[in-house]
Amino acid sequence: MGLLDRLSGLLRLKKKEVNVLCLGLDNSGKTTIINKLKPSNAQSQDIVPTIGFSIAKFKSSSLSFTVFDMSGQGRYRNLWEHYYKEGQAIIFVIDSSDKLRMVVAKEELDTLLNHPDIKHRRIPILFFANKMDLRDAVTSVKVSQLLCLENIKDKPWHICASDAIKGEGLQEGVDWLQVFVRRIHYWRCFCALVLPYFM
Ligand code: G3D
Ligand code: MG
Repeated sequence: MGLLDRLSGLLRLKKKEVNVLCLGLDNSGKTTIINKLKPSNAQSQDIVPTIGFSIAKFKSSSLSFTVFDMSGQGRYRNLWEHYYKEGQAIIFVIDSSDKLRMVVAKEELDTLLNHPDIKHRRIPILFFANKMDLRDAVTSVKVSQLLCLENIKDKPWHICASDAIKGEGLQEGVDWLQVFVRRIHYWRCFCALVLPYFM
């Protein structure tokens, strides 16, 4: 396959689906966020607790996302790691009003970041500091501090304050995610295609 053929493969990302893992503790708002990102005619009226996981699809302006909405209930959290290899991006949702369980959210995040299938990958992570509408909610800056996000040096990450019920903050997050998914894809293609010509 020539260089031009290979370069044309780059453009295929336009049509390609991107697998996203949606993680976070139960009740943080994962399913509500994913539901809100779907086209309005595909949105459910009732959000029920997720058993195991469910798969949803939504589109941004240039990518098609397949989201694995993983249950955050304790007994299902060990399921997450079976899907890490499939994921090309992660959405991690935090209930900003649940200060008591912020420590547990941090533990789950640390476990995720140290997993062999995630640790050495430059996978983009979008954090939603959700439930910002609630009186007890702390700011996204505070959530970022409580989760020690500044320690994540080897992966692009971004945190957005969100209110999943109204849909506020979600588009900003998805816009960021698609930019970084594409950027990482192009960089990998560049390394795979161009670097061998210099070796
Ligand atoms: P999960 O998938 O992470 O387990 P869900 O969480 O999406 O099932 O949401 C859990 C509860 O939080 C739901 O309420 C949902 O309506 C609520 N919720 C989700 N996002 C927000 C938000 O931004 N603000 C507020 N105020 N509530 C939110 P119920 O009552 O159905 O349990
Ligand atoms: Mg759910």
